[in-house]
Amino acid sequence: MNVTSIRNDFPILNQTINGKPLIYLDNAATTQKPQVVIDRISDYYKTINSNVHRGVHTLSQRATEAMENARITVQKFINAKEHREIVFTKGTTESINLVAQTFAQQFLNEGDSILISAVEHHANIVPWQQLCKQKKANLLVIPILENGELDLSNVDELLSKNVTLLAISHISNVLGTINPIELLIEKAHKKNIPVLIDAAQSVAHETIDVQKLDCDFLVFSGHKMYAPMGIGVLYGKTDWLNKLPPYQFGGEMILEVRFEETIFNELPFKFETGTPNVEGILGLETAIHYLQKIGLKQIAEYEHKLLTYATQKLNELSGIIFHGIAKHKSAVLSFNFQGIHNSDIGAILDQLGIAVRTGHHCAQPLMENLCVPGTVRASFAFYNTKEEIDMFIEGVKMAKKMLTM
Ligand code: 7TS
Repeated sequence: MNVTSIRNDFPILNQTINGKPLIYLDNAATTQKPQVVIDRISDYYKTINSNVHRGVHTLSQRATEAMENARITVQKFINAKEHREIVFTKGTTESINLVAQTFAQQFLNEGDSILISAVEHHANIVPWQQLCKQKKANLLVIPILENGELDLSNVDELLSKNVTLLAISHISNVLGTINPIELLIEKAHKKNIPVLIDAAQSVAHETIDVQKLDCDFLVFSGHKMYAPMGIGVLYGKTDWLNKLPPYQFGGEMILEVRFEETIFNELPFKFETGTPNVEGILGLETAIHYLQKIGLKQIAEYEHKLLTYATQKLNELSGIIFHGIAKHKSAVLSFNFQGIHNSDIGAILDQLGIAVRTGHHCAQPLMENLCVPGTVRASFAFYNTKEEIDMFIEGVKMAKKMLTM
């Protein structure tokens, strides 16, 4: 991988922050966008901007064709069987809410359970929690071990408690743990329990094959995979999507409307109400092509090298407390120092031009579990370098010194 040339693809990286070259290590929150993605959006508005699925005029047809080609690109990217299994949403959060409001509204009854894990982002907790309250159902949680891996010792027992759906993240946004989703899907399916995978943190780092995984639903956001904000995907097996009622009502999702009655549209349009985010969809397609050109395998290998190097270097600092030391990890590092507040470290790093995330990372139950108010989190992408990690380590050292004086 030629990282120098890759960095030139990302115009935002070439700037100074607080007088220092920007070192962007907040990729788990959102990734930066390559010029090709920015150009795709701009080209769309310069050449074919038009509303889709409704015009006989040429521009509308071109925009519709571009959008539907992008759907096929997404389908191939995650190896879905059919293009109608790809529903465009605003992002992971909306995709999970869509399933919560349709699947679970339909199938979750009083006394049933939804099973999640202790490492979930709020987006994969709150929709289920609220639904369980409404339905008098139970929210069950797979606990974690001290190293940040899931504790699977009682998972069979949990799956036996009238579970309607298992909703679990592929990779933890805080700990970087890669969860054993293949095993969990297999276990759940043995009991005829469908599974939703939150792939927000994995889709840009691991190859996803939904047919091989055999998951029932899979959700992700464009902005965490070098595509624009405001676009995301819900993958669902056709059989499931056909069984679900619409999520929202209005234009696009209908075939025929009379004042008395409406006939809903076919998949996937039944779930895509109103004018879609065409620029986002096209940006997502270009981001996928960009990732494929570099190669997801190469990306995973390179990011793993960065993770190993950064872990080693940070480990040399006295008093470091790592959160998440699972055997299978993606390039996310969460840590603390005894007696130092995470946000103080973040603020000093920012003065040095280094962007990391601090706080609870939208995973407050996990913070409670770890007995910390928050962590410092550095998350790497393939445009980051060893030299940047050296500067980051120097920055952490400096912050630690300043804050313990
Ligand atoms: N699930 C996981 C595992 C996530 O990491 C995130 C966002 C979401 C769901 C929600 O995604 P959205 O695109 O709908 O907002 N995670 C983070 C983060 O770690 N820092 O900022 C956002």
